[in-house]
Amino acid sequence: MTTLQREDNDQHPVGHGRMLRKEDPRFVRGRGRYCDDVQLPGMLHLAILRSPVAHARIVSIDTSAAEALPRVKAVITGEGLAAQGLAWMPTLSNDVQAVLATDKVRFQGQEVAFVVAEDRYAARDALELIDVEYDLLEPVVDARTALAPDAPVIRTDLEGKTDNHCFDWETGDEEATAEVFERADVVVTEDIVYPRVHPAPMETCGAVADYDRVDGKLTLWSTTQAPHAHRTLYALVAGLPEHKIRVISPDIGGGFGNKVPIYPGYVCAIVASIVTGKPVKWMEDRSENLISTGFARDYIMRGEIAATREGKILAIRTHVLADHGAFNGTAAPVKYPAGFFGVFTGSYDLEAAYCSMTAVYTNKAPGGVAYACSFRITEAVYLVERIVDCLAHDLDMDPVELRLKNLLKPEQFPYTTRTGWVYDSGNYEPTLREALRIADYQALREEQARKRERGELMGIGVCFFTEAVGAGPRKDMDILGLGMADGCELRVHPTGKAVVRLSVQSQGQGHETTFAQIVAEEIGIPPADIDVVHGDTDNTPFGLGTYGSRSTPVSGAAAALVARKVRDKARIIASGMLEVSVADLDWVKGSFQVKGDPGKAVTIQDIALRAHGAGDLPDGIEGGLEAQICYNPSNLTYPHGAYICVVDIDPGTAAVKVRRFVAVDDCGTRINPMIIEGQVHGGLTDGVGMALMEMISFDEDGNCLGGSLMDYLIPTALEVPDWETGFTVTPSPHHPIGAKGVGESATVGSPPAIVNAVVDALKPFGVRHADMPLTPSRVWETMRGNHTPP
Ligand code: MCN
Ligand code: CUM
Repeated sequence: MTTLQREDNDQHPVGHGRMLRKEDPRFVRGRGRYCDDVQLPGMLHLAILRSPVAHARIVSIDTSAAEALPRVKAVITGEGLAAQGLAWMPTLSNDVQAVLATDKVRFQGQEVAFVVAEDRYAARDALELIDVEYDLLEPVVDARTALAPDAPVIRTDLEGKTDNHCFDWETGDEEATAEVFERADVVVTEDIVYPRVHPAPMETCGAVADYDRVDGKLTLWSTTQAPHAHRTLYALVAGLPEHKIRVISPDIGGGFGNKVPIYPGYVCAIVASIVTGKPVKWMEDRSENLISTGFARDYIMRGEIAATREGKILAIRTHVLADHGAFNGTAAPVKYPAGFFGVFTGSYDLEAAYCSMTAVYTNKAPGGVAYACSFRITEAVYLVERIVDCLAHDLDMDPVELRLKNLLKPEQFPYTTRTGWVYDSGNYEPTLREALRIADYQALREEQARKRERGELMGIGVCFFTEAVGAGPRKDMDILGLGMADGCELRVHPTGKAVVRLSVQSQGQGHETTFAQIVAEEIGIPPADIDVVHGDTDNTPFGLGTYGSRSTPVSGAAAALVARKVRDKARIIASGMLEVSVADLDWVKGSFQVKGDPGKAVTIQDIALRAHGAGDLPDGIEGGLEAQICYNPSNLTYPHGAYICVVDIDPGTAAVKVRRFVAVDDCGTRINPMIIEGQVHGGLTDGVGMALMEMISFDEDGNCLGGSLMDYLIPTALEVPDWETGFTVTPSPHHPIGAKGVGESATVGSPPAIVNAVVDALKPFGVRHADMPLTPSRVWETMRGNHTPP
């Protein structure tokens, strides 16, 4: 099943292959056009007043001094919005969130009022003049105490709410799992925390709203990963007719899940433009982004694994306490309140599995966005890959040997997991073997043994992961009723150049290149001659957007199929041009040839001209060469990978150095190997951040301690090694070109590999588990037996 592809360093003329990114000339010359680059005549600027405290009743707000400031055009509070029915908006998971606080503030950084002024500085200055009187309430900061009987109730806005319970969820078979645990030789239990982290894209969130009072049309440039879905939601919330809303997502400086939700700032900008009749720009600063926009993870997990003495894994069980912050802003298909956490059984053949989850509200920023992971898969993979290592520790078994013993076998695919997910294809062992080969695992273990004798702390960590990416199908997956399918449209112009219009939107993934390559492969027009249009609802077909690495699995399939549809029409036109039946034509990348007479042929460019030309077309064929489809995937795609990390820990400072990292990924058919490498490098870097540095923490008053990049540490080139990558290819059986997603694989797979390596290095201290972020102080305490969970 697995075949190794030839790596090709040349520019690929047509179709899949290593090719430089078409968008880069624009970016490296500083000619990208981001939201903040949008300048419109008469444009006003919006700034948001945020709550300085985590939990308080609003007694009064006095805006008079701010309104009196020269250059200020409007000051709006929650009460003002409430009069228009706009003080609250739905979240992506059927909760509601305050656009501006009316009754209470529920997290530090929450939106309280906004100012619109002639320039950014006046708007900011006016914020200082708004006088808010708060009546402080006790905050709920620790999810572990959120359900205590005396805990203050955060969501008093919800009718009849008497506690901070958000939702319960379970999956798998509780009874069958309990039965397996009872008869197992070995049971290992470990408390595992995935701390709150933030996607922290380089560009913060923002928008420019331009409401035209004459034709009633709203144009909204915004930092969104899902322009079509946002447009529909604005139509539903604000009551504007959908055809009068145009959402443009211009160049985006990184999304990583942070730009999936609708934030209050977008709504405020729209309201401000409607109220003032002028275009209004709102751009967050770094702190606003870090303290108020969608965080990720925040799962407190108990992992349990049952196995035989010989290391056959029998069952996994887990209970999760999920911290959802003040409003449930989770971005996931509505049927999946815990996202795709259900894949926590990982890449292993088990007899039973069960998960129960309790989600709570706390006085923290809302979120539950998936930061570079398909809806909570990061948490699931971390849980299983950590608990499997704990089992290896207790069995005194090599973690690679334990995994090899339990990995699913190729003949088991398609494989239905104990929690009901259908893995489309997989051939796991060769992927792990390839990683072992690149790392020279045996030699690393020998080196480690020598170093241990000398008291040096070297660790080797392994992770094997399976992801589920490419949401739909639409019958199972929707966001607020919108099915997760993607449209795509392809037009070939008379001279044989083409334009393909996508419903997904790139935030840096290189879609302008790879989607041109997909179409080129199918229709033979060089990628340079294919323009990719995306991120503008007026000019692209409807679809659910870019997240959960769904662009290639869903829109990529749509692009291949729409190109095949155009090719089918081209074949009929060619048969007319060559005066043979369609059955007598061979498709040879870029042209139709008469079978047995390759000299008689027409190119796709010849056909395009004929399709638009004056000559006759075969009976029943309309002029033009274009097609449109809406693709509904039959299943998710399940990429997999094997990662090996080598760390050295300084016994004097407890600083962790990632010395080597080997990542072997299998994302099925590879469209552009260079872009895949870039995606993997980025994700691995994210993983180093989460494993060693990043955490959004709070003090006991609910003050966010990660509000700047001085406190919230993100990795740089200094913290990361030279990545060593490899690949295997196991195509997806249901995807038209066999491709699976890859955009988040490395973020998902790398944290467990790094933590497993650190724990392995600390084995001489009797350590079996340590929680992220493994900062020097946390490692130091762990070495001394004082590990405390975050
Ligand atoms: N690709 C390929 N062959 C494959 C799979 C993918 O060549 N078999 C290419 C694709 O054509 C695309 C890129 O790799 O150019 C990523 O594809 P895919 O896995 O489909 O993911 P998406 O395009 O849907 O991107 C989303 C994903 C997500 S959800 C996050 S989060 C993330 C990520 O991409 N955010 C990113 N990578 C990012 N990279 C950048 N630069 N910026 C972000 O915000
Ligand atoms: Cu999962 S973060 Mo991405 O899905 O945008």
